[in-house]
Amino acid sequence: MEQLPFRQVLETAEKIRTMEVRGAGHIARAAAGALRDYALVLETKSLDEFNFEMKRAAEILLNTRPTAVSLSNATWMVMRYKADDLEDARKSIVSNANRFIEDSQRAVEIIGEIGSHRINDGDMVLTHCNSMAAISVISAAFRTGKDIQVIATESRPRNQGILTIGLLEELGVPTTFIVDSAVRSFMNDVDLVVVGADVVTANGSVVNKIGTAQIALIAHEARTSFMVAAETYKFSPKTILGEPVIIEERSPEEILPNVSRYKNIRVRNPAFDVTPYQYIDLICTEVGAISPVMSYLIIKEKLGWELGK
Ligand code: RI2
Repeated sequence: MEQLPFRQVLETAEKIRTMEVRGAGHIARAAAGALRDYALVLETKSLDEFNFEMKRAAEILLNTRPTAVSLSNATWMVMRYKADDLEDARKSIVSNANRFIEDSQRAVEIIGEIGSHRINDGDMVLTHCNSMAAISVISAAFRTGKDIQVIATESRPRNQGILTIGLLEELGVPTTFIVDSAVRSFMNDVDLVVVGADVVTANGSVVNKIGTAQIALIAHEARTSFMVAAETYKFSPKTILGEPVIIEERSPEEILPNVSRYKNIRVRNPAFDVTPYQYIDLICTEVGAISPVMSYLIIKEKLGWELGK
């Protein structure tokens, strides 16, 4: 039987895996919080043993969902410590984790402020899935008194659109809820699409909830602006070297209950897709709104990763 503090790491991992805790920002903060809480109570005989245990916990959290780079960036930021003794190590992890959690929450607010300037009075904004960064942009525009409306997609199969309309309802933003396949029917009414991101690659392409790429294509056809709201820890350092982003494929049961009844049917359930940078007008981060082709700069200047390092 695992010790209680480690069980809590396993519980957080399970919540992320089952999507009880979801959204790229939320899972990153949950992982950082779990590492901090584990570090706070972990009793070991030596620094080596402490380091080993912390790495084991970090691996477990990392292996919960394969796509969102926020998880690996958060883990990397928390685990980036050098310590001469155990108490030093503990303190560093706690302060790294607290810093990450605070900075990432603040980043979402700043993105809201920056992104809201791109929304005009009277605009119709379309959003997909449930992104705190995208909703921050919408709510900041609405708060400043802009008369805006939102179209929110259902976002099958997990229906995160219902979370989005719940938040927009609370904010009082007039919202229309549609099924994913109705996007093209409404695109001519839309002034701006705002979505979140699970990963931004070095060339500015964006991995986000399945269906995003289709929406971008439809927006492109209708000449509607397409904006991505993404904190800098959603940028993927490894893509500088051309490492492909793994697209999580979830259980068929999420789409088709009792799938085993069908003998000749194969169900595919990718959770994310890739929107090529050519279909993205702007990526709004906490350090400014950038053209997608500037993404490498974020990885280099903000995350500190460079070619050859
Ligand atoms: P924030 C979500 O993934 C969605 O794809 C959403 O657009 C993205 O994370 C970013 O969300 P999932 O966990 O970090 O629902 O902006 O699979 O909240």
